[in-house]
Amino acid sequence: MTDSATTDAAAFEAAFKGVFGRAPEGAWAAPGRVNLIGEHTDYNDGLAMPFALPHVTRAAVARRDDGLLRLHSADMDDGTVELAVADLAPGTTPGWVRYPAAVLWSLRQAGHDIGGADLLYDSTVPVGGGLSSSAALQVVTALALTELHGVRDVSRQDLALLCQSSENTYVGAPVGVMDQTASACCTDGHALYLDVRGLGQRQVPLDLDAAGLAMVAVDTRVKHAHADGAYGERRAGCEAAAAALGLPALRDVPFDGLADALAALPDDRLRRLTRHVVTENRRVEDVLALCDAGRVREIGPVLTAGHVSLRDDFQVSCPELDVVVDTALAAGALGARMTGGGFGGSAIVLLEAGDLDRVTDAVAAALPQSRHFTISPSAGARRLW
Ligand code: GAF
Repeated sequence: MTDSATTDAAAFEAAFKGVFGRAPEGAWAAPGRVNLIGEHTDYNDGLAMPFALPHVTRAAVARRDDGLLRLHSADMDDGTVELAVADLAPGTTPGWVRYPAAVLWSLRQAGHDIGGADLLYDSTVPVGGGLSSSAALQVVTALALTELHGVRDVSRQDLALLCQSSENTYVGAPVGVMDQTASACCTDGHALYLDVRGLGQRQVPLDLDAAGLAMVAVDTRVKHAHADGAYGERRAGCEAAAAALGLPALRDVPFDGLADALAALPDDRLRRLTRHVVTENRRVEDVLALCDAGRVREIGPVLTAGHVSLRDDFQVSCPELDVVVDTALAAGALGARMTGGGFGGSAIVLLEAGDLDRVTDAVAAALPQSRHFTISPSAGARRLW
């Protein structure tokens, strides 16, 4: 560890002792993510290409043998929340603790004999910014509990699936598996090409710096109230479109067969959803091919086309995200798009490194409440000590 990492580790350990009165057995970290391309495709059995942020959620952990789960976040003001492991049940846990409680519940449902634990969290992942702070919280919990309890037969992808299913079942959010997979499986310096059908993965080298490029995430700091219901509504619409076409998922509509599929659908809403998913899968393939060919600069227009499709066809953007994208492009960015589920949250902007100040100044002037940070592909979940 570097000196500052050692100091930081000692401070985190001391904080755990201050909360729980004993030493932790170890500490883990899991990152948030941005999605480079491939939005609202994961629950359509499709393609996505996220990368991990340098921002992480950390957990210091010690096992308990009295059946209690005690959770404390250094970033929240609700003190230590104590739950009886035996009483955990879907839909019964309010607030942020439902995410780690869901993970422990799912691990036990899967037959892993994991009792209680003390967990202290802190996080640099912006909460509510659409950067997967909840996936980071789930994954760091799952990794810490499985490693501490010597559970060896669970791959990183399995961990991500378990976290997703815990969110679907226990929290009640019908999310896909991209965010948890990114947090669990990404590696430093790479985007993760993810084919959700069959869960194929490939680490794709992405060195923006070497190409003279930079990427920023711009958090609009808005989350529109209807976001959760609208996500489920889009997902249900995609499933209805696939059913109307007699297909298992919209993934099964080939790009070359899009016009025929659109002609066969009964209404414009299903046509728009289908067009987005089919063209977005193609954009993931295009971005992958450009990255593989070392032509990263050229992905900009593909990212922007993705935003237009999310805005006009899938209709999950919002005025604040559109302002960020339009302003960044007008100021000379190579490409820009909303990232994540939408209805607020964050956008990503690809730009020449030398244009960083000009573009971010323009965005800050157009949307003063926003905050931005420079990002590059970073490491996935890991044990710290
Ligand atoms: C959210 C979900 F959690 C993901 O599974 C994914 O569907 C994304 O929205 C949209 O691409 O982040």
